[in-house]
Amino acid sequence: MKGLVIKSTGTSYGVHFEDGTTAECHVKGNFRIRGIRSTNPVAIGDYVEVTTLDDGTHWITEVHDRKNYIVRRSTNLSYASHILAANVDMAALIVTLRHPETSTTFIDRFLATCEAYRVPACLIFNKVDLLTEDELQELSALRQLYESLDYPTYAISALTLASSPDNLLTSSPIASIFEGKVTLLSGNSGVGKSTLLNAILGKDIARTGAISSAHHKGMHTTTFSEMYPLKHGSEWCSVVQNGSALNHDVQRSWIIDTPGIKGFGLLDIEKEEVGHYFREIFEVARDCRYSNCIHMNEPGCAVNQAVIDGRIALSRYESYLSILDDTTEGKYR
Ligand SMILES: Nc1nc2c(ncn2[C@@H]2O[C@H](COP(=O)(O)OP(=O)(O)OP(=O)(O)O)[C@@H](O)[C@H]2O)c(=O)[nH]1
Ligand SMILES: [Mg+2]
Ligand SMILES: [Zn+2]
Repeated sequence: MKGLVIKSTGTSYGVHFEDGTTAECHVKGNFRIRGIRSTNPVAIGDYVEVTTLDDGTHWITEVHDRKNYIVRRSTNLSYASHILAANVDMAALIVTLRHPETSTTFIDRFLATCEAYRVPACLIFNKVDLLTEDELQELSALRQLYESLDYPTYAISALTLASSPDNLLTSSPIASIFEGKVTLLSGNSGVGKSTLLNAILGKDIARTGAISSAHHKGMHTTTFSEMYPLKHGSEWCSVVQNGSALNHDVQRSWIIDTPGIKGFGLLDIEKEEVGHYFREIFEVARDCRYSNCIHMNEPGCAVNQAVIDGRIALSRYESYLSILDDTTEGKYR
């Protein structure tokens, strides 16, 4: 039977079937998908075939072709990658300027990863309620930077939205960006991914956790990825209806809540390729004297000149260099 993987615990998978049932499914230890080296052969968002054995256990026997997938390098195994999700229409990075602080390097590595996997990306700046006047200025400058690169940005307070008495789905423009899409929510621990999800669902479904007062860092509250349906038929629904039938092809508004992560690294890419994943660098690089220029300090480098002229933001160039540095060290190969 064909199903959609909506939960992944690392050892088993929650699979949703079109008749409305959900089952915990397993994967044989030697199950691999050709051509992909990853720690998890099956990912959230995958369409799979499931067989039920006589003993009542369910086994995933096949993964249907993926439209796309998004990967990050495994933290402990430098050779392996971890598939965050498959078949996603949008990847939204939740960013906080403070409590915790998201670095621009982290943002840019995320965006470069999305470029590499051709997944449309957007940035949702959260916790704006905590920002001072100066920090609001900083926020606005950052939004301008990313908007100028054609990445949509939003500024919200998930906490305020969650406590608003109105139904968020009809009252807030932020909810409409999720309509008709499978969206992956990503970001550092503690930025408010689960809080935003709950606000949109209008219900406390995902667990949230306070950030540590000593380090202003999240405590890794969400430990498994899980995909939540937002729409039932053509109606927005605020409750995940257990056991209700959700036609996978019609039912296309889903949000994937993921555990917080520390970093993104690009895998298996050549030095010359890194610049392709920074939109403005790619654009300007056409004017470099050498076609294999990696924009370090080659003569006639148009990118270096653009950084000097302020046409390319220094923060972006520094992020570019940090990824280049990884590839030079061969860290992620
Ligand atoms: N002031 C303020 N606090 C927020 C906001 N959004 C979330 N928080 C708080 O930030 C803390 C972390 O929120 P979570 O939703 O658990 O964060 P997360 O991104 O899911 O974290 P992990 O699951 O660890 O990756 C909680 O105490 C939330 O109440 C906001 O907009 N403003
Ligand atoms: Mg969470
Ligand atoms: Zn160059």
